[in-house]
Amino acid sequence: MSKVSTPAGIGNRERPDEPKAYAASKEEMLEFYRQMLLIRRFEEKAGQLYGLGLIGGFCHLYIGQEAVAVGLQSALTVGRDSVVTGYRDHGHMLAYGIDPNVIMAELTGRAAGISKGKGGSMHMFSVEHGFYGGHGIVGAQVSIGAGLGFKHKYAEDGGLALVYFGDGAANQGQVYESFNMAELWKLPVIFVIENNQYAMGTSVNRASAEDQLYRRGESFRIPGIQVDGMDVLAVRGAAEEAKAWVQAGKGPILLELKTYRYRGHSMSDPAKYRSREEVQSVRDKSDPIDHLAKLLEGEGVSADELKALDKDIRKIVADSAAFAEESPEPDLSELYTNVLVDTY
Ligand SMILES: Cc1ncc(C[n+]2csc(CCOP(=O)(O)OP(=O)(O)O)c2C)c(N)n1
Ligand SMILES: [Mg+2]
Repeated sequence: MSKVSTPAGIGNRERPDEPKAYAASKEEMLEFYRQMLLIRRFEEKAGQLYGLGLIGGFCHLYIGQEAVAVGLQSALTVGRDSVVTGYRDHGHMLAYGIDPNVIMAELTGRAAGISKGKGGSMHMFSVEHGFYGGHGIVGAQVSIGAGLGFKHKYAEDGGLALVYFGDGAANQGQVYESFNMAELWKLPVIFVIENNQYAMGTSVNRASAEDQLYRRGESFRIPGIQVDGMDVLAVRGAAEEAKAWVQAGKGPILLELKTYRYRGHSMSDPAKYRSREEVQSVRDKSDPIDHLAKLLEGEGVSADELKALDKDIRKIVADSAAFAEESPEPDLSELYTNVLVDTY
């Protein structure tokens, strides 16, 4: 069940409809399944490579949240619409059709990586795809996203900006400056709060006075919708509603996706702030991939077919790790290139 915010201040402002679950064909459902499983297997492999010391710096895994990126980005047009997110960014790149090889090569700091091996996990870009990062400063991507929305409106290119941030980032000041400008100028921006319940070790209820985060746009007259972020069809349904809203020139909209991360905040998280039972219970009851597998079974897809798909995906991921390990590190002569746009 989704909830739509009815801000008192909005008065007679038009409200978005309560989104319906997306009526996907069997083929579309299989594609969502494939994409979610690719993200899961890719992240598992990244976790292993980190353990082996092949990935340096930070590494934030997306396991558990797959339905969010896949449900939302499957509604967008790569190259026309822009996406920007924080540091937990590998899944969003995969969901935008970016080659797993160049993502894994970036994670392992290789020259063939999408940021030439100089960005790592948190700083991946593909301007060609309209993927604008990959940002380590909590909340900073929200202002960048408002800017991307401005660009789409100014250029009249028909695109929109999809701007992801976390429940913790939702308490950052610049988020609200961005909300204000986006609504004032009616920018085509879908603000997306990925509420995975925790900001590092702090639960959303401990840190947020208003923990119904879909209501956070109310004082800016931005309508909000709360969505089950573990159900890819519910997410895609909300994406359709949000897309129609911003494309009709009604300004920005806010989606709160209720989700959960199974792994620690980053690879170096002692995980003392929640119990194993809590994590296990979400995995058992609400896993987005298992949920879709059940729906696919109902469509006549056999367990063997799903297993075969998993095998193909494991190969893609293993190949990406092999590609990364075989690629050279950046040449020393690259140390000062791509640091500034120009020479000063
Ligand atoms: C401005 C700023 N403050 C603090 C940090 C340290 N920090 C990194 S991630 C994080 C938690 C953010 O949590 P949330 O927004 O819920 O995103 P999630 O990690 O759950 O995806 C914090 C406090 C930072 N990177 N930038
Ligand atoms: Mg969070």
